[in-house]
Amino acid sequence: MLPDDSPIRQGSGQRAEARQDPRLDWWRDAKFGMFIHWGLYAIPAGEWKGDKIPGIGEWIMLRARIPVAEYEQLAKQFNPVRFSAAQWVSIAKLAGQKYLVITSKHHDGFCMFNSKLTDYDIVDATPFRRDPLKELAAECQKQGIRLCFYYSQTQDWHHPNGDGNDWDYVEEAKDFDGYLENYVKPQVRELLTNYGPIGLIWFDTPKRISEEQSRSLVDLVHQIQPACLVNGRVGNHIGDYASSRDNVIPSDLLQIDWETPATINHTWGFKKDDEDWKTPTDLIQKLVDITSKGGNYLLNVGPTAEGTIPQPSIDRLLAMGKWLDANGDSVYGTRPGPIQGEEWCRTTTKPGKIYLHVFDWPTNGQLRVAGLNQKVTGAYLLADPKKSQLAVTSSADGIVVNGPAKGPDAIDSVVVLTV
Ligand code: FHN
Repeated sequence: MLPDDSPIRQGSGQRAEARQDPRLDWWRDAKFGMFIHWGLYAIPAGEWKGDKIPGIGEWIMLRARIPVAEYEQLAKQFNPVRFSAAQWVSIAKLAGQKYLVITSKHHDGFCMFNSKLTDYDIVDATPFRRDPLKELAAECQKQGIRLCFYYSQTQDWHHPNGDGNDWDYVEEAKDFDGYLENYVKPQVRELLTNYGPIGLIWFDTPKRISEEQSRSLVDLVHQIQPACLVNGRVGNHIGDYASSRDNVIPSDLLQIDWETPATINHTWGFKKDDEDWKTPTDLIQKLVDITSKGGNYLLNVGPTAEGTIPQPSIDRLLAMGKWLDANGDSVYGTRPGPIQGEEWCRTTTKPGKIYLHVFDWPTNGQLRVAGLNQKVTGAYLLADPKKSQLAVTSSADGIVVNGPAKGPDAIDSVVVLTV
């Protein structure tokens, strides 16, 4: 059992054997992914029959207790003609994101892919008639990004036997096992058969799923695509890696493989009045903070019903990409550094190098680094193309790197220590 205040939600942990599994290596190195929550909920965008519905946008069906028969009608209006897979993948690429996880089916049950199991999908039920996941698969291949799918395995408010809808159906009368065997598993099979190699399947809100059921899902994924990873929210602590609670960054280093799923504003699915955007500084420092503790940052965008990623999200992602262009060596492929728990800095490492990420540059330019047990042979600023050496002196409790009086990067100046 995990303690109640654990950054990892109950049941969303990592299988012990997966800790050393080389299948995770691409993901361990990737550090930064794009999450995309896109579905019918982008049409009401937080408002139903003139009322603003509180909470996250993709939960509108449950929060407003919208009957299936009414919610289904949204499909007839869904025509995201401005959707461009090439553009979305380019944005991820420019942001420095290495994988993309898109909702194939969220809790509302609407399938954003062409499924033979139902007509309640984007190809059969909307005027759009295109399969965006097919288009994204082709574009991801072209641009070198790993495509991954979110799939809500337990909650399905549209399916009579899925979990969560108690306003149309009687919860106690549901055949959850039948839903899992005859609907979820065949759909997971479709996702892993029709779209080429898939990096990972991102399950969510395990809730009532039993250990046996979680295990059978993991086995199914691994059987169809052995390299495909499964996140911890498949339930019962048997994922290939753990997912933290939403927007939660653990305060300490965790000895597992983990990821923080997070939003740029508050909602996941598009909500027209959610304009509370995190700043680029905050987002970049969060990415570095997570990386320094051994995690990955899965950062969400919620495209509109027209098929566009909101401009404030694009602006922030591009700012992150710009910082990563100069400083990516200190993030991608790194592991947690030796100094943890300091306010002013974070550390990441690669063989022979420690990256000192300075969030708070001291006014005298002297960076006092205590607690290193490796000999430092040199220091330079990562963003300095000339790699001009900074003087390093020893002090009573460690070393002092003598940097410029003003930190070169107000967000995070990265000093490379060679060891
Ligand atoms: O209920 C979902 C929510 O809508 C969203 O998909 C997030 C993303 O991590 N997961 C669930 C809540 O934790």
